[in-house]
Formats: sequence, structure tokens, C-alpha cells
Amino acid sequence: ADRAAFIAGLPKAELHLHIEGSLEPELMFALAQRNAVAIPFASVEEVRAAYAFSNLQDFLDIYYQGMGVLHTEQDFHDLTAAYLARAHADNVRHVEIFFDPQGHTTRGVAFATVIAGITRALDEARREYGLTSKLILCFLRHLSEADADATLDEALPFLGRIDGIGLDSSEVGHPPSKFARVFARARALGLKLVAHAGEEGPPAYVREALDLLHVDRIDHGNRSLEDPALVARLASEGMTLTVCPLSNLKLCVVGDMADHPLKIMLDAGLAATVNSDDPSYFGGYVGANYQAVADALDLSKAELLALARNSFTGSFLSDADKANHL
Ligand code: ES4
Ligand code: ZN
Repeated sequence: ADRAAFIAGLPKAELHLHIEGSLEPELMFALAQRNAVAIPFASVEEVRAAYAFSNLQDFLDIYYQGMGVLHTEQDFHDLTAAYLARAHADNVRHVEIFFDPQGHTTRGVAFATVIAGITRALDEARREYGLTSKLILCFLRHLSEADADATLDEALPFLGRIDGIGLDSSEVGHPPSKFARVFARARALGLKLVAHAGEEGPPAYVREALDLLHVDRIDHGNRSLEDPALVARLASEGMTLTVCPLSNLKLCVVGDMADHPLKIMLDAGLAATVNSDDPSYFGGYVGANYQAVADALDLSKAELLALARNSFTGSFLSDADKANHL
């Protein structure tokens, strides 16, 4: 109870959040009705029952299906506004949101519609809660680099609202090297760079993300721990890892929360952070992620404070803005 109050009171930044993964079943039903889209579920309970995954691909199949109810600017606004209200309730002061434009443009939804809806909600949260944000466009790595390049072309008119690019979706078989050229292009445009690596993929994929993509953060990074030299390098470079405990449990990256490597990461000097990834699908927002992993690993207040501080230092806020949070 003491730990719960401490976690609730900690100012946090969330650095690993797929906005489409915050689509709650209730909103999925409401949007399906509003847009006259058929969904293969009869009830909210049936949707939740379908959220049993044995690996990343199991989840991705249902995640891409779920986002099919999102059509209008209002839909993207309502999705984002619901997430931001929930994050604010968890004392999240800053959020860096991933979105998957290729999950929408391939269904005929315009890039501009997605951006307009998300950014309208971000602007409202800034005014209403003082909650600041950055927006990170993710490329779907199961698609080609040419598709990613075309998506970056579509983003060019909106670079005033897009702070960085990321790499997500099916990891194994789609190494960072596949996207070296489009990441170099984004880097030349001044965008921040992140990539999912070492969630299901080997430590070599984390090394590729560092050496070939020149990323500013590693999303997940769990399997880095299999390579002690890589761990030493990540620690010495102060590389932020955006770790997602409930995601790791739901996707069977860890078998039990008691086996979660977060404490090992901290003890190794890694700049780990705690994040919710796809909270609707994985069973909890950022506060619940802190709580679940802290209970399972018996994390101290000093460790929890370090995790929250890491979330601000690892953010893409300016040094002046970081200082206001630390
Ligand atoms: C994702 Cl947990 C995870 N891993 C890779 N890609 C994703 N897209 C949404 N959630
Ligand atoms: Zn993710």
C-alpha cells in the first residue's frame, strides 16, 4: 500500500506507447458502430477473452485487426484523448507516442487524418493537464524498406509535428539492417531515432540498431542481457531502454513477472525505464506496470525513483524541459 502510494505519486514520463494499442474494447465497439465496421466479437468480454497470446505475432494479428475500426479524424482524436486522460491519472507528465501510419494508409485512411486527430488530442492535453508530448512515427518492419521510404515521404509535410521515427512489428527475420537507408534519411532530416530490438530478436539486432541505425533509444532490449559486452556498452553509452513489464509477461518474453530482468538491468547500470507498450491488450497502464514489476521484484523506493528519473532523462525533451522535471 505504501509502495502503491509512492508509485502513484511519482511524476513519470512514458516513452514506449503505441497509441493503437491503447484502444480499449469499449471504444472498439463504439467506433465499430459509429463507422458501421463489422468486428468478429459479440461483446467486450469476448474481446478481452481473445487477448491471450503466446508470442509477439499472436498479438500483432489481433492488434492490426483491432485498429480497423479507426477511420475518421474524430476516431484518432478520441483514441488519443482516452489514453492521455488515463496517463494523466497515473501522474504521467510527458509522453512520447508511437503511431503506425502504415496500419491505416494501407486501409485507405489518409496520413493527414491520422495526424490531425492525434495532434488535436495532444494539444488539448497540453492545455488541460499540462501534459507534454512527442510523436514518433513507426515503420512496420514486416513491410519493405521501400514502403517505409514512401511513408517517410508522406510524413514530410507534417515534420513540424513529428519528432522521431521508430521500428516495430514482427522482429525476427526483419533485422534493423533492412532499414539502414531510410533511418539515415530520417537522421539527415533531424528526426530522433528509436527501434524495437531484443524483444524476440537476438542481441545482434540490438547491435545493428546501434551501429547501423544510430538509434537514440532501444525499445525493449531484453535480450541484450545475453551478451555481456553489449550490456557494458549500453551502460557506458547511457543508452535508454524502454522496458515494458506487462507486455513481456503477456507475450511470453518472460515466463513469470518474478523472472523479469528489470532489476538485473538496473544493477548492470542500464538506463531502464518502465512503460505500458499496448496497455489495452496487455492489462495495464504505466502505473500498473510499475506496480506489477515492483511487487514481483521487491523494488525499493530508490529503484522506483531511478526508473522514473530515467524516463525523463531518456526522453526527447530539451535539457531545459528535462531540468523542470528532475
Ligand atoms: C508492438 Cl509489443 C510490440 N512489439 C513490436 N511491435 C509492436 N507494435 C505494437 N506493439
Ligand atoms: Zn512496442
